[in-house]
Amino acid sequence: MLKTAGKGADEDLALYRLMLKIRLAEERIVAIYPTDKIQSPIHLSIGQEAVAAGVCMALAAGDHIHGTYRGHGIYIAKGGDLGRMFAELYGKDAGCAGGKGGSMHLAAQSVGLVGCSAIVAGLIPVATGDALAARMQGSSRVVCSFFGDGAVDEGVFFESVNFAVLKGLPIVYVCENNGYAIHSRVADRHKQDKLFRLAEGLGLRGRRYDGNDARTVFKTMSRAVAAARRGAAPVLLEYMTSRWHEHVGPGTDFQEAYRHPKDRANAAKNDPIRKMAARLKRRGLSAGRLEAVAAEIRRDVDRAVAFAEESPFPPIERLHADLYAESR
Ligand SMILES: Cc1ncc(C[n+]2csc(CCOP(=O)(O)OP(=O)(O)O)c2C)c(N)n1
Repeated sequence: MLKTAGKGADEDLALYRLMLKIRLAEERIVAIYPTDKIQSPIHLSIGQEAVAAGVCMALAAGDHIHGTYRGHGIYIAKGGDLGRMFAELYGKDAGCAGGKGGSMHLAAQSVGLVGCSAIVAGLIPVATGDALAARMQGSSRVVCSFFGDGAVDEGVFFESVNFAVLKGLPIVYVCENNGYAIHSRVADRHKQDKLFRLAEGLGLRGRRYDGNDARTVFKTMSRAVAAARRGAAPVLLEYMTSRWHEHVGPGTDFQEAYRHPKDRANAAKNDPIRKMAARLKRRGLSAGRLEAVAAEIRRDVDRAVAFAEESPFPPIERLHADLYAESR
């Protein structure tokens, strides 16, 4: 427990640790990518760490999450094994999807990450069905569906939400609004730029919050999870955040024409990890202690990468296993 105390301080340190783990793991992916050892396309969540950390920390171990191709952050924050994540990116047999899913299809069912999908909005109906299953099974689990602002452009978002509201399912919809669907700004796609308002006509209650403040995310998600567990109606939490890297790939693209001219400066100003480090220092945590946390995480990342490097590729006999129904 932190000397300066209280549950809040411990929670802040836990949020900091999770966010830094995501950042340092993804920075290592950026460093490795030019070697071509990672053949899978990568969608980085650097800049968006507060959403994954705050949401997942508010969930219980048995709660389920469903994510998108930008899934490293939620995999790590829900407690997925880092070695198996890197092994998946390397296409290795020990990968969390047997080396066949790659970065876009992470899963860690033992810790409640049911899956991630490259199909925009593709898992929103699956998450909704999972919440229906929880109800039918008499389970106390809450389901969380993560998606980007681009997913609300899809009809299946509205169909799913309508069903969840109608049945009062135990699900929290989490929209990570980073302002863009690839190169297309929200303002160019919607007259109503407050996306949580789009499904209000169906009865979905929502709110928009600062998604760069992990404490805000944790607090608001904790309330939503508690309500869902009590049987309250589903909600949509829209977290405003920013993607620092290009849509897909290891580079940054703040200089590109589609970007708002202030994106780069705003990213630096709103860095969720720097903000949390400053808060922890104000609470009395020394710079040395923060550096020790970072050093420990770097060692975890080193171990995870070494595991991926040393692991074998899947054997040729299993080339088609798990891909087609007839091969099972
Ligand atoms: C059904 C479907 N339509 C289109 C695409 C192509 N596509 C890939 S990513 C993307 C943008 C999604 O943006 P958003 O939901 O905001 O998520 P972000 O990439 O910002 O995390 C699109 C349109 C797709 N993968 N699936």
